[in-house]
Amino acid sequence: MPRAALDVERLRELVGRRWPRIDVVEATPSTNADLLARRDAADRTVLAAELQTSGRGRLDRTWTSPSRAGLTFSVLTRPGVPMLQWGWIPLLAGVALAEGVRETTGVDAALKWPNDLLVGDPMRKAAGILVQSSDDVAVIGIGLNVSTTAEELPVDTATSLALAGAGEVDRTALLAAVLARLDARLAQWVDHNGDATACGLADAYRTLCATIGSPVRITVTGRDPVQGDAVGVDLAGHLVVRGPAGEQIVGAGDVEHLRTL
Ligand code: BT5
Repeated sequence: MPRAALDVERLRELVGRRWPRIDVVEATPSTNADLLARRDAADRTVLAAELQTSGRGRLDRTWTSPSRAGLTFSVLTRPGVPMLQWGWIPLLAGVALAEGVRETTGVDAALKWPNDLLVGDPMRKAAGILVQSSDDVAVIGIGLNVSTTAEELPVDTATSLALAGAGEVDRTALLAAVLARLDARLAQWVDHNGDATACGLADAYRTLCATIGSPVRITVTGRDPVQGDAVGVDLAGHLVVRGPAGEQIVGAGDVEHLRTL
């Protein structure tokens, strides 16, 4: 079955004036790289690509997805809150993505700390988020597998909304829903000057985060792995892990859930 293209006119109508500039291109190396190179673009500029030829993950890893099989897009924002709070942006994006996916597809989406989207049984990764910042600009990049088949997935830890039972998904409506959730979450967070507790973001994150309550092993570049039970996130959005050596706070790293979810 040929895959339908994103309908940019309908997308613009669905999201309205809150998003001043939305473009969809057929192919580009990386939507994050494109928006980072356009740092003077308006706040909330959106760029989606049907295909990325050089999609990026964290730590120089890659994101690969066949043309039109998923959503690969980036949002440029100038949040205007103290930099100290910017660590919440990837978590905020994860919450908005999970909310948009649940609302549009009914799929029970959860988050793996900090912000991988997990779906299915057993839960696997259907989306990843890469936030890159430069001066007062943050670029939020989201890659989400929608109709991707098992054969098309690049790694066996991956899945797609279709494989998790979403049925046929209207990608234009899904992208509009994620942008609407992102808009609402960003607005609340900015209104509270980046205070994730006061604006309800921290509670929403804890509710969606499947890592909290799980035994985990976390690989942190340049350090010994951290192992224990993930018991929560702190005021900065860092993961709190209780292990034999007491509580440790982890600000970045790759989490492995040691129990099948
Ligand atoms: C991420 O990194 O998961 C962040 C991915 C962000 C992609 C978006 S797409 C729009 C924007 N423009 C970009 O250039 N990037 C952003 P990380 O946690 O490091 O995970 C990367 C790892 O996920 C890879 O090493 C693979 O193992 C795996 N992976 C790659 N493609 C995948 C896919 N389609 N589905 C699931 N896993 C994938």
